[in-house]
Amino acid sequence: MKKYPFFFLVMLAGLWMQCSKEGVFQQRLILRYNAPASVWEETLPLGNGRIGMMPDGGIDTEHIVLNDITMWSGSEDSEAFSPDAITYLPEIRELLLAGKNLDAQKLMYSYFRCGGKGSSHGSGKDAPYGAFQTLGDLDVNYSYPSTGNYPPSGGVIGAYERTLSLNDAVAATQFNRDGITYTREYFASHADDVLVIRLTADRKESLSFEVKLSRPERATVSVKDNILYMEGQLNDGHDGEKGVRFLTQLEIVNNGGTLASSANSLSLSGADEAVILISNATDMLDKERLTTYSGYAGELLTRAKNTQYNRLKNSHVDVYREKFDRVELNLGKQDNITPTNERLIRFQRDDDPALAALYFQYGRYLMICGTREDNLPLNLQGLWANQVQTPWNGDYHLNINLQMNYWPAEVCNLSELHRGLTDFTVSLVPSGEKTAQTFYGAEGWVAHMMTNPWKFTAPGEHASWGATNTGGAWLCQHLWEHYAFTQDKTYLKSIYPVLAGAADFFLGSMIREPKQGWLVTAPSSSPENGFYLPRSREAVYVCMGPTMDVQIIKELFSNILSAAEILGIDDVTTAKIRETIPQLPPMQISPDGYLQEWLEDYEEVDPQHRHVSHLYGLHPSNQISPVTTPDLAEAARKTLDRRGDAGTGWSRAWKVNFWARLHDGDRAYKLLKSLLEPAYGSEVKMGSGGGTYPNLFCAHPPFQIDGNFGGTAGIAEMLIQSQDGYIHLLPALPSTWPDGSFKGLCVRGGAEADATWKDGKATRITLRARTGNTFQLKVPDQATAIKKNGKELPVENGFVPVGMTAGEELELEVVYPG
Ligand code: FUC
Repeated sequence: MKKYPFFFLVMLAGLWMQCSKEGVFQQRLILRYNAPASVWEETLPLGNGRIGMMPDGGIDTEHIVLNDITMWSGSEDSEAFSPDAITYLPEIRELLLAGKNLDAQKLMYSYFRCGGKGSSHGSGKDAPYGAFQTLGDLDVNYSYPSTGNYPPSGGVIGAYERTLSLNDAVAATQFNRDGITYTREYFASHADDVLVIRLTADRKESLSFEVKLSRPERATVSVKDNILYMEGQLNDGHDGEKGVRFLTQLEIVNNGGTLASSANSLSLSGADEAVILISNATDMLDKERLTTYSGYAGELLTRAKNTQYNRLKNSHVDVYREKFDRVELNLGKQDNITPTNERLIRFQRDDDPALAALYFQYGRYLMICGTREDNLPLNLQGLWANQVQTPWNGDYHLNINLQMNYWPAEVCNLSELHRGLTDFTVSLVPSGEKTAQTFYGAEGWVAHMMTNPWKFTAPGEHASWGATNTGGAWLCQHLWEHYAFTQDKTYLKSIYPVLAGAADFFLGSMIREPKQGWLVTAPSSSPENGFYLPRSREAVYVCMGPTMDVQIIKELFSNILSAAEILGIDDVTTAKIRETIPQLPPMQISPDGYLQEWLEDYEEVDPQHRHVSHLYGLHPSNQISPVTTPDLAEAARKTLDRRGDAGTGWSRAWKVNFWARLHDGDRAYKLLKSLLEPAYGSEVKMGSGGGTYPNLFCAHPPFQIDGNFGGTAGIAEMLIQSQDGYIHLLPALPSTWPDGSFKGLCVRGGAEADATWKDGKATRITLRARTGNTFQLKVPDQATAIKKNGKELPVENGFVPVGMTAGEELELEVVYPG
């Protein structure tokens, strides 16, 4: 027998133990490119939930876009609470009750809108509404040692690579120039809250570069004591002094070489190694945190400067990995060699399952790097923007987009990151109460279809899209879901008044429609689709009781009743809710078999509209299911067929989730494939269709991050579901993923699950309870038994009830015939 050294055997045993305990290993997950980025959508996003950067890996000049999630122009806008709108409300309602939606709409367009400019139709950077903006640009000009040849060769470049490792949230650029290998490493520290770039070369004294900071507007740059400063104040939209102030500081820590500065730049020549450190802070959250932004930026920089690079990097990686490694997904071996942009193009032909797994983990990466527990939520661009006027102001759209950003939070084991959204929701209440009073004379709180850090809750400036008033109630679903997954009763108690306040608004403002006597919202709209009234070709958006409103309100009401039972609350609100639920309209199936979007079976202006709002009940809610409501599920199927599989990035992502909830794995996969459609040609020209950019950012187009998160959540929905009170493993596994495993996905009730499957059948399941609970595990189709320690567990109506104590882990084996 061949002899192996003892240490080798010990190492093998250690590996095996880790394997069997942790399930599959986290694979190396790398985005790779073999050229510098030529457009922003090829650059690689780094972030720590507060600050971020996107380097392009240029050879002679490098452009790095910098970001801070609090870089918001604008300020509070008291004008938005239009005092006149309410005087038109009775007439608008009368017209709606009389079926004169067009006339109601005309009044709405003129009067029932926010006062002032609202979001300025998406160009609000200089309006009070404001816009999320880029922090600025870091430009690096490199000079290289002369080769001594004459005439100068200009440099021969070889072995270029640009990578982003999802395992440790570190990007790198490496290339060889005239025989010298240059390496740059970049990360946004999760531990020390600064941006770090380290430059090295494998020959001494080879590093020379100049760095500059700039911003398209509102910034001054200066240098003092070899520190580069960029500071300024954004427009508050009132020509006032209330705009967000920011300060960026940059310093170079060098090993060898000569450091010099000019009035607006720093330069280093002939160094062996250099670390560029960048800190940034704004005063947006100063009041809440009792800090001074300028002091904070300085402190961060000083601390980082006094920490060795390896320690900075290691502590960053440790903090990041604690979150990232909670979940693994193995759908096959990762190809970490082929450039990601080529893999994405090939995916349309080769269905590489490992690319889907990479995309899934990229969504988790973007969440860990884009949002924090104690800061603003992920906006339309997450944390990343390269413009001062971002598309749609880079704000928080509440009729799908902001919510979609957080769909993966719970199931993908990043529950604490949900706080960015749940705390933000709570912070909207005072403004929402004012909006409820001002526009509807109603109690409670309401937010319409868009908001910003200045707590804009009024209707949007155009009622065709701005009238939807269930934005805040939809956010309340997230408040509840956080409880459903964590079972944290103290938290539930703290958010109960927010749920109740949202319900109070509807309880006090719904009206009775005349045909059936149902209680409905009015005026409202079904995001952002219109319809034709009989014998008219004029598009109408304003309506009563669109299906989505009813579904959101029903869910809010039932979550409140569940919360009230858990917390032992029985009050006026719960009594009213019990009385009101039976008076809400039911979901209606049209004569053609699809689910109606409105109370009436109107003809849609756009039957293929990207929003599929009336399927809110299928996903993210659980009011439509192939198991509990097969007729409605069939109507949902018809609705989706009618809507078609095309759409903007996020629309495709939502459809992945819909089909997963309908347990149709192959159709969910088809949509996933279309979400991953390259939004660029072979020459990396940005196309005009939805899909995915070379850096795996989602293309609405333009870049909008919701589709990334919707896609990640959709993959999770294909692998595990728990919305109906039981754990359903592999509910929508596509035939392209016959074998695989996952670890650490979370279920409602408070547990984590791991699963391994072969030939499409789950074979091993591990459950880890976070809270003591009894979990109902659905016996997989075709299975004959579920065994624990070789013993069969009792099955009740197709489910195995598993009672677990907090912290307990259970390994189960699934038995199939033969
Ligand atoms: C909603 C969508 C658009 C876009 C915008 C940010 O209005 O209808 O497609 O996503 O939000």
